[in-house]
Amino acid sequence: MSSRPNRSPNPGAELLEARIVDALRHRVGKDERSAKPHDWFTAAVQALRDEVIDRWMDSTRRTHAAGAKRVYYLSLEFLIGRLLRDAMSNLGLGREMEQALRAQGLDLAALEDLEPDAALGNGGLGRLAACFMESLASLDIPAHGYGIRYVNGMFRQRIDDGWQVELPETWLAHGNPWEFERRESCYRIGYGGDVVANGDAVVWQPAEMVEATAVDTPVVGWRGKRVNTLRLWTANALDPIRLDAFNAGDHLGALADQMRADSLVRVLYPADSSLAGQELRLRQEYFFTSASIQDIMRRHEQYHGDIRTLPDKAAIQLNDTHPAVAVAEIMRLLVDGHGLEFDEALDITRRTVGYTNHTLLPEALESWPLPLFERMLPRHMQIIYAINSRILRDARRQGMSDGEVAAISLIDEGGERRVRMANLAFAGAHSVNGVAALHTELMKTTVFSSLHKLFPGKINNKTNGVTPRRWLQQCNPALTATIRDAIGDGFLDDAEQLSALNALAGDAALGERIAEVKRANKVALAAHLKELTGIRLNPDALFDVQIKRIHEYKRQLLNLIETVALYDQIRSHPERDWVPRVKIFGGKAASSYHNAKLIIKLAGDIAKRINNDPSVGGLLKVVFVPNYNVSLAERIIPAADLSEQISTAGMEASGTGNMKFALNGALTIGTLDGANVEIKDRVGDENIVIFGLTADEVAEKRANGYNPRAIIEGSRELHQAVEAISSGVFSSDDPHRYRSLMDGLYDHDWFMVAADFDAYAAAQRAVDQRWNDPQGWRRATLHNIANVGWFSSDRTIAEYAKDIWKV
Ligand code: 26W
Repeated sequence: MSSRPNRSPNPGAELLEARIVDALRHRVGKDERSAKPHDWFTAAVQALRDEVIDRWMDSTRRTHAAGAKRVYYLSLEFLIGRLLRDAMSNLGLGREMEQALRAQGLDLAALEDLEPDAALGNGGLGRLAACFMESLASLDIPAHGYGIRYVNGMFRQRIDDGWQVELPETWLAHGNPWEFERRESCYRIGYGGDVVANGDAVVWQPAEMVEATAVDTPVVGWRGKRVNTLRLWTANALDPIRLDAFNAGDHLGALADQMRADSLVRVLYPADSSLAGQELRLRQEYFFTSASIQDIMRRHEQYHGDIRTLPDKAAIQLNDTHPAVAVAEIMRLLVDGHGLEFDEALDITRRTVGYTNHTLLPEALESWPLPLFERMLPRHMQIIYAINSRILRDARRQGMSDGEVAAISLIDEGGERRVRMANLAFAGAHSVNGVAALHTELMKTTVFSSLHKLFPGKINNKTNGVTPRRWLQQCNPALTATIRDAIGDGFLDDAEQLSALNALAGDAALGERIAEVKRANKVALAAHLKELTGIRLNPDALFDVQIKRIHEYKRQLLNLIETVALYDQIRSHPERDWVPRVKIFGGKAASSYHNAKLIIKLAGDIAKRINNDPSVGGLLKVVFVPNYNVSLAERIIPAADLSEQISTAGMEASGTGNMKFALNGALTIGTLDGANVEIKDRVGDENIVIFGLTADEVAEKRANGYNPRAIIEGSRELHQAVEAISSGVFSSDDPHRYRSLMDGLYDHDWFMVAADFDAYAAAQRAVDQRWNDPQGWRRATLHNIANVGWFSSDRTIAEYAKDIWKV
């Protein structure tokens, strides 16, 4: 390890090397001889971190000096992934790091692989928060992210005999060199107890208290312009041990408070679309929200004094309803803490808060049983009632109907009474935004139609975006270099300048170079997947990829049934010149989501059968990649030819994977759902493959009766495939395994798999035809890369900053 094969001539690299060795010795406590790869990883991060810290302090000083308004992004999830490459590349130190490590006989890529993914999120919402944090820093906007420092993030997925098994993810096992505990930034969080009169005011006397302590992680923007803070809260008991109890022999009881505190930050809830409704989840939500709001208000008072100017200095954005209790918490602190009148407090709260909605799925809309909410947060419950009485009064005054008033209410009165968090967020925010144009329109006409009528103009659209640093520059350096050679460096600072590529669509040599990069990425992915799964893939086959959470609305099942149909076709007509395909699937299922887990098992069963059938030759392979996560996405997306974005129209709020694939030159096969609609508008109809029902048609079919059985029986290919799966062709060890899953298609098919099947299969054959025209495929690839720069999260954040936050 300590041999020095080639001393680097680069002074930056030499300096970095010296710093790494110094960190290894004096901070890790190892010398070069005894250091293990992980020690070198830690030393490399520590050395880079010094550079980050200087800029971090500089950014903080600048923000104070300017007295500028700050953005606070409250999110229960931050799916950030690895940080080394991100920090290194945003600081422009990638080459130096590589050389510095090589001088010590070390390989940077190998060290990078030692970093665990920070997977403090489920999927799209958490990853969006991470892209937003990076773009905020890149746009030089003073911002803090606020969340929870989960000890166990998203579970690790193992596939045992085809079934998903969830294992704890221990990302902190070797320590976390990126974080800084701030013992001085701590707040008390109360639960339960009573509200008692205090003169003509009231005061909440909680029965229980925990302490929230800040743990900060620096977020480096592009070119290191600004370093912002991701502040994650950890929990402690006020008394870590009750010595009296311990000395009396009650050893466990003496630690009970600390254990209760630990449980608050122990695990991320792994359900991303249905509310488990557990008390602990609400406790987590209030814990991080209260700590964040107290921190924001303390900072405001410290720097600006008058709490009434909060809206001029702070913009608080709620990432979905998970932090929606912030509305009541700000109100409580303004009214009970600062003695403001209720209406003035509500005005201040509203001018400070914005709310982003990420889903319209009814089962994902958070609501809490009222007795639970009232027991845990009695004062907040009073405040919610008081807000409710005002908005319901306004609704009545406007002559709204009983039905509309009921839809607006913060309390769901149907059956067991529940507190509706989306209505609370809507009522307490000045801005309510959707995440793609179609989704925002559906907000207005469906779930929020009455609230939209009461507060016209509140709902606005902010189409999602992804950071082009992680999702182009870092994950696909070869494509980035090729684009630089073609159009220069401008796109590195402004992704919309990728449009200069459009003029080069006729440049065959460029098309060829991009195709070579894609092939090299496919070779690398094939090697990686061989390691992971043992399956050998042909890099010249079309790589057809669907990676995302497993959910029925995302319709992995549509893709799998089509795979079976294609398999049948290839076997029946071996003489046709089939396009060789590799179908790649990846994604986690919520632990309690039976059908999602069954879909994973089905993918494995189909893969086993097809991959071992010599009669399809190398024409079709199916792979289910275990433990899909951010780091795997960074390897898979640059290697994809075809991006599957096939949700039932109207159900995917936006999607962000769709943007990442297009940016890396994959063609999309997709429905007119979420941001697919806007991707199509930008890349052009001829450079995307759209199929299936529109959102309006889906709604119309659901309203006017839909008969999937008739459709299945009327489609030969579909019928054969469904019957094959249903009768156990892929599950001879348990022939009935998929019976009920397939019966669901016949009987209700809520997600309209049958309705869209023929159109989807035809679209796939159209993809084959395009693939057989390599020139045409390359041109379409180029137009995708060229026209999706708009989906940079820099553009999204610039819109939030201008329209919502006014920063
Ligand atoms: C309460 C349980 C729960 C947990 C998480 C319900 C819902 C969620 C999220 C809102 C689900 C989510 O991640 N939504 C996704 O957000 C992305 C970012 O805006 C969108 O691109 C996806 O379309 C949307 O499904």
